[in-house]
Amino acid sequence: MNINELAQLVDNAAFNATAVKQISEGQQLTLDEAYEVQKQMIDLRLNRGEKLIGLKMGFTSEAKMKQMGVNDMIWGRLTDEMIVQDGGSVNMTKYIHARAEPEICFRIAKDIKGEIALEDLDEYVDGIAPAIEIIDSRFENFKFSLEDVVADNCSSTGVVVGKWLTPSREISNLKMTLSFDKEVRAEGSSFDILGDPWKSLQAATRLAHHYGEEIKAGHIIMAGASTAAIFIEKGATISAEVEKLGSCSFKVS
Ligand code: OOG
Ligand code: MG
Repeated sequence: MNINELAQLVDNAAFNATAVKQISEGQQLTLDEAYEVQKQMIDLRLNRGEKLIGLKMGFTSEAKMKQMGVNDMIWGRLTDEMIVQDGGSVNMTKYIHARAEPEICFRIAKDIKGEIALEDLDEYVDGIAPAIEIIDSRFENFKFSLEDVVADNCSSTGVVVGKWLTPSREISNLKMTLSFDKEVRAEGSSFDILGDPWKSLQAATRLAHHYGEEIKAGHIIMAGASTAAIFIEKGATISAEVEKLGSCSFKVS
């Protein structure tokens, strides 16, 4: 299949909540080709009226790389269709085999042009919040190669963002938990995200620049999960709590 056909394949799989075979079982993509599939897949969504709202980083923690058997950072695109209101609910039938993971989210204050140095990031950020990412691989059994998952927009499916706080640089050692009905199912530290979530934002500026994507004022950047992701369950209220930043949640129906 060519790049455009592959973009349609993953887009259809997401749209219809139906898993497909891993691309890598039938053909080998380079990483650049995989990012091109992702871009064309997002274009299909934008053509349906969705709006780009930011980017997400993936595999920025050891826990995630180990769970999924990959060993490189990845990034994907977020659209407004993926937003789940804090305290809102989602319907399981929208998903194939979705998982949730606790994250930290940055809000961008002004357009970013090029790669920004870690120490210069403050002026580009006007909010920081606890968040949950809902991921739902379009591939059977949630199994993929690095190129597969990149082509599939890094499993991006839903984002829940809590209350925005004034950004602090001191977020590198905060306890993070993911709970189902108040029972803790996963626990980590913001330190697990590259040693400091700000480093994940720095990497996002580098990768976005490398791939010709713009990070704009108002965009949100998800820093990546600090723990392994947990399959969502019908009836559960799923919440993420980040020490000092607070919590956010959603319900599964
Ligand atoms: C890929 C997405 C990884 C993260 O936070 O590390 C990711 C996946 O695990 O399906 O979102
Ligand atoms: Mg994630």
